[in-house]
Amino acid sequence: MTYRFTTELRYSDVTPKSLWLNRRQIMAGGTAALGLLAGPSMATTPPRNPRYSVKDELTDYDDITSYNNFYEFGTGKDDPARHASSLTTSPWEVKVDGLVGKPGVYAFEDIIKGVNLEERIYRLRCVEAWSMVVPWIGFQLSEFLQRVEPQAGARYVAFETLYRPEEMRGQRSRGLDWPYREGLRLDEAMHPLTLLATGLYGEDMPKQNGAPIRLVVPWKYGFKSIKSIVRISLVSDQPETTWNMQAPREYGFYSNVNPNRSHPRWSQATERVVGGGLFAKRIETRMFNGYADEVASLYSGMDLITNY
Ligand SMILES: Nc1nc2c(c(=O)[nH]1)N[C@H]1C(S)=C(S)[C@@H](COP(=O)(O)O)O[C@H]1N2
Ligand SMILES: [Mo]
Repeated sequence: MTYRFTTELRYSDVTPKSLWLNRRQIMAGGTAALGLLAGPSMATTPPRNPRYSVKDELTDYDDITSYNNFYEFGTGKDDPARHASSLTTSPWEVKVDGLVGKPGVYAFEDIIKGVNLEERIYRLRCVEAWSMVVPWIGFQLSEFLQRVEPQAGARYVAFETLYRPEEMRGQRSRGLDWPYREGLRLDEAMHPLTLLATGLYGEDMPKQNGAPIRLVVPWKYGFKSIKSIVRISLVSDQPETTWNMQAPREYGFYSNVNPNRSHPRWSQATERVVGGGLFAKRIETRMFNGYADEVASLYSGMDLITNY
């Protein structure tokens, strides 16, 4: 499936896909990577929303899709790109339950019908102190939450990834306590920056990046942005989250990007920008990953060192 939702054509809509390929891919010409991107180039990219897009240089498509964390496919950074092709992403359903007026099982096609699909360029900062800049395609989670009608008493949103060990080899061994789970406070979930993403670089979401639908919360460490979502629950109490259950001293519920609070095993003051080969650089990590103007008010009065 490709996107055909945009109403007006812009320059970027008609830019050949080949311009997105970096030098390495072009030099590797005719490889599988190139084949993946080939095909009809009639599809148009939803319009970019500059209000929520950073100006930073984009990370190359091949870095975004080959250096991943997706433990369902293994713990190595290259495991998701090697093994995620085994995942069936169509048909896809998301179960919505808990404190909502419209619980039910929503088909992926139904979820994205009529939403404000747009492109947004966000920084992604991993807790392991590397970062990327990704042109996501998606829509605000708030749009979907409003549609399912949160009830009074709903204070948190809980998310789950699918459990399907036949297709997700990492789930055949213990590893994490499956399914992968994440959660947000309802006001964080309703914040305009919080996206349900269905693609990147103008393409449907690659499987290793969380096809067909994943969360993106750019002011929090990457692990909060749960992939391949099959369940969204509105709940009254703070939900359990995978990394917090795994190592509570290392990963808190909030996990806001914070250069002032070191991870117990390493500093969070700087980060390595993924890609660039020889020119890889380290930059200073910014409070809330650079989104302080938009999100700091969500946490006024909270101690963000103890509430990590
Ligand atoms: N279901 C699931 N979602 C997940 C993960 C995972 O292992 N399983 N890893 C998280 C981590 S640690 C990061 S840094 C981001 C990485 O997203 P990316 O691979 O698209 O860059 O996905 C997050 N979402
Ligand atoms: Mo991460």
